[in-house]
Amino acid sequence: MKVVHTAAHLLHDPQVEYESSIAQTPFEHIGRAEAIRATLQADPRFVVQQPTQWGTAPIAAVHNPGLIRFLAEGWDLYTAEHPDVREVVPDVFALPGLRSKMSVGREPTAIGGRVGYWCYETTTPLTQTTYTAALGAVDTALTATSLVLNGERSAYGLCRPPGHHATTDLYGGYCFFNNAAIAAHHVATTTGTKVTVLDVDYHHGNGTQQIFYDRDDVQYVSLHGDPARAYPYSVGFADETGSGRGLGYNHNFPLPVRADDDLWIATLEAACERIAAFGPSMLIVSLGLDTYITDPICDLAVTTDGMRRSGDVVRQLGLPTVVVQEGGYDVGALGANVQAWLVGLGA
Ligand code: OKP
Ligand code: ZN
Repeated sequence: MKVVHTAAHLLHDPQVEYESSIAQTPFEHIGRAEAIRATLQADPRFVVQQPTQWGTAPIAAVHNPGLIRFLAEGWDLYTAEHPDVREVVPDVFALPGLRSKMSVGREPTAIGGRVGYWCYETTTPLTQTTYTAALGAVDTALTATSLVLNGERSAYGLCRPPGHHATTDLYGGYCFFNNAAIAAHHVATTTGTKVTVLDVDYHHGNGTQQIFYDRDDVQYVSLHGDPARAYPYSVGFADETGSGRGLGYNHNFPLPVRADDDLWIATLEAACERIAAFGPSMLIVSLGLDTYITDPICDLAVTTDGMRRSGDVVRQLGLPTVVVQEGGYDVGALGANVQAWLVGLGA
């Protein structure tokens, strides 16, 4: 199986995240992608290549151009006012409740206000070179996608930073641009065919769901920790089924604490029935390995063999498949878990 990877991810290397009211070393760090690359490079079933550059047009097809502009210039403008800052994090969030009944949302001119206009939480720091790394992750997803469009049965994009929490207008949840959604939109619009995004990360992909919620050409199917207890909290409930033309094309499968291999696989099989009924030309998998039994920030109980079985269930759909890396924070097991999943898929 072809693997797309770029060293550009090393350019996103924040030293601090504000999580659970504590400043701590980030869980989402460069060692994650390096561990995956080392495991796959040591396995002759995988061949690693670099992405080509796609520019910002495919990003602007999915995201607000203002978000792209902010990520491109925000660090420079912020640190011009605050020279000692190394990583930019919002301190005021432009929540709709601040202006409800009174005003529409307007991007502030002050850089301190702009951060909280485009970012919705505190664990996604913007560093001097984050924008370049985020572009590299999009290039990685799109290059893996083009390999499959050109005839590969499957390909894996080792994207970092991840993407599925980034909405049309907002970044957060370690995500800047929504790599999987950009890839899915690219396929749907350039081929005129239906595409499914299957999201198996522990966390609900609120960004991907939001981007496609009112569309009937891209189906979103997600298994995840129940948002009643799990990040991103706001969406991911089973009664969110799409709106307008998109009604019936969004499927959420929230799971209880400690869900094990058998419950996970049974739920994945139910999800795959929805995919088969939709009949897409291509599948984009948002692959998170944070469902793993010893993941430090999640609470499901899937094993490495469960990862292999997951890939095998998806293989049985018989669809051209692009796998895009999302989360997974037990770094000691991360390479083996990605490898098992992709071997199950047929690497
Ligand atoms: C990214 B991915 C909860 C803070 C949550 C962000 C988690 C993002 C997960 N105390 N921080 O889906 O693996
Ligand atoms: Zn996750």
